[in-house]
Amino acid sequence: MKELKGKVNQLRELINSANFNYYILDNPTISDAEYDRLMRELQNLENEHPELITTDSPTQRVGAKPLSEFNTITHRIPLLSLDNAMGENEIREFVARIYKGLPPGEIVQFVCEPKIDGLAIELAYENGTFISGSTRGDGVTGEDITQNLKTIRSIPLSLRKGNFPIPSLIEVRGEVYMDREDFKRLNEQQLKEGKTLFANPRNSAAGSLRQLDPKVTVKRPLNIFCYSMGACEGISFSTHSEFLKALPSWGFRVNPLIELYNNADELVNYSRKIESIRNSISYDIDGVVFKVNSFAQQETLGIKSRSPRWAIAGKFKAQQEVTQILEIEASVGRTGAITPVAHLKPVNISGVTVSNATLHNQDEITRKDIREKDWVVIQRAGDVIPQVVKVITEHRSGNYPPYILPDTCQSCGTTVTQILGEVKHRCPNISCPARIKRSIQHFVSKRAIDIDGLGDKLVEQLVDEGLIKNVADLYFLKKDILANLERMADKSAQNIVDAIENSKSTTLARFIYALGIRNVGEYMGKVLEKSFGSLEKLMSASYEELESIEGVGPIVAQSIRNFFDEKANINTINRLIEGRIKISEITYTTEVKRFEGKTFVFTGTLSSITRDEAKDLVEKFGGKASSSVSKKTDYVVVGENPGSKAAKAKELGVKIISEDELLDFGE
Ligand code: I6G
Repeated sequence: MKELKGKVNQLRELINSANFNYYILDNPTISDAEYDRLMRELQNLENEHPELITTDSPTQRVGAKPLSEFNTITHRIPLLSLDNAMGENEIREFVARIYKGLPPGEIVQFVCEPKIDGLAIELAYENGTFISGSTRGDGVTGEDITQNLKTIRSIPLSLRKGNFPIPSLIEVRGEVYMDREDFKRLNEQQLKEGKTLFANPRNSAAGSLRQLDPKVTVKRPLNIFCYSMGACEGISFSTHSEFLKALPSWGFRVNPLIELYNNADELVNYSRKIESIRNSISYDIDGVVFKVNSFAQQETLGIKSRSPRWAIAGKFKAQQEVTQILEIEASVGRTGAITPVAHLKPVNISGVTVSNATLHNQDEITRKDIREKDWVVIQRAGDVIPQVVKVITEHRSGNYPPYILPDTCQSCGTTVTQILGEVKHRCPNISCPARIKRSIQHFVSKRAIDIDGLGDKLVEQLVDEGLIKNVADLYFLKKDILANLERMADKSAQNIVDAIENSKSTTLARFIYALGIRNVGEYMGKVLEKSFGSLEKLMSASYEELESIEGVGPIVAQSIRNFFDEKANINTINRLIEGRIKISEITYTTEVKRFEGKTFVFTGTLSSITRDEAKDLVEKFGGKASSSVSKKTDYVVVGENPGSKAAKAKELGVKIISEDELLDFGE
């Protein structure tokens, strides 16, 4: 029995340490397969010997049964709220107030950090073991969401024995959030399953934490940054930054962008810097938080009603604005899916002009009761397509009825269909001009076949004039025909013919992506390229062969098979080959994989290749391109006018290389 206990403890330590390396150090040490193997081994031992199960075992992250409702938890120390500083002057006024509130001559340091747009929570640990977790609620009592928080792997179930002693009690506060990319993927999945879409990452994080069944929460890609202390017994700190150092040592995630500064100018600069990288970090933030570092000074300054005098939130300009819907268009995509799009009175949202917003589908429109000519709140978040947050019904005037999608396709007049269980309406006509236009626009787009200069308008014109009916027709276009088009100069026609000629040599991954097979995106193009190496092999692969590939599920396998079983598609591919499109076949050799396992981040403008081409190069040789710099990054490639990523790389000791050095590597 003693031996068994030892084995169970050893497995738990290995799993906890793998989690720590992955989430806290950003430096994975074992593969997913090895992690799963350890978890299975532990699970089997615990199944055979349930007396060995402890509440902080990694197997217990989703052990609990669904609840019928959440209990409430009274916070030992209320969670205060923060006052806002709107603009730089108010940040300066905050600093002045701090100095005024302290004895003359005191030096003040400020901890500066991004303000995550997520959900504030509190985690309580007794003698190192996680005992409860709650929402902020009204600041005094919150909801007991312990079992949902347990499912988040970056939350430790027991504190790590690191450089700091384990306190008898510690409450750690932080923000649970969802990365924008994960949010997009979750919404795509919701759409596929006919479920309600989330408006933004914050709502989807909140919705995920408020599930009564932790089996739902565990599937949601939630993460956490910890930033503050509640009750604490058995250890003391003299500064906030010292506490922030203890957090990762115990196993908590702390934002790597936190910095210490000394005066108002530096705080303003920090705020500007974080605002400038706002859209390039992977999660939503809505401002910065400044806190007096010394706990003794915090005590002197005290709190007023519900907020501390020693901290403030510097709010960024809203990424939301109010504008009017001019009309709603039922836009037909290349697969026939109909997406209602709101054409808006153009509005500037944080420096970007927004003229369209997606309304997703009829259910969304009905739920939000969106009508033509309505005044609406529009939200933009990073690269997510702008969305309508809500209608301002008080501004509604005129007599516009609730919007209902037309029952015939606006392009070809075919009756639209809705497959049982799907939220999307579809135009079933494969010869629908709108579907043809969208599929050609997709085929020529930058990350697909990449025909420079062949923009959306020109594709529409070519289809409308009957000059092309499918993508293969592009390769038989003559310069004279193009030059005869309205508003087309001789030189432009020649440029397009040259660009079409240049596009004839492409990779298999790009070609697969360009075909526009349902459920096959860019990433899947690369997976299929790697697995099959040639177009013929892919085209003749059976459903079973396709499904046996890692990352290809039954839906994707069926989509691929359906696509290649369609005679019209085979004819188009044959004509593309007749038009001399040349697809390079891939055989991966050890030589080709010289970037295997290496992560690259780009900053600044590259001169001889585009950012996308550089990313392709890295991926082609087995590397990974990432958007943010961490200790895990192997190289930061620096172009002209590099941003803050170069400074971050220097700070973390990550190797910085020039564009030329990257290209030399790739040769
Ligand atoms: O609402 C908050 C978000 C972030 C906070 C906060 C914070 O620190 C990064 N810190 C405090 C002290 C409070 N609210 C009250």
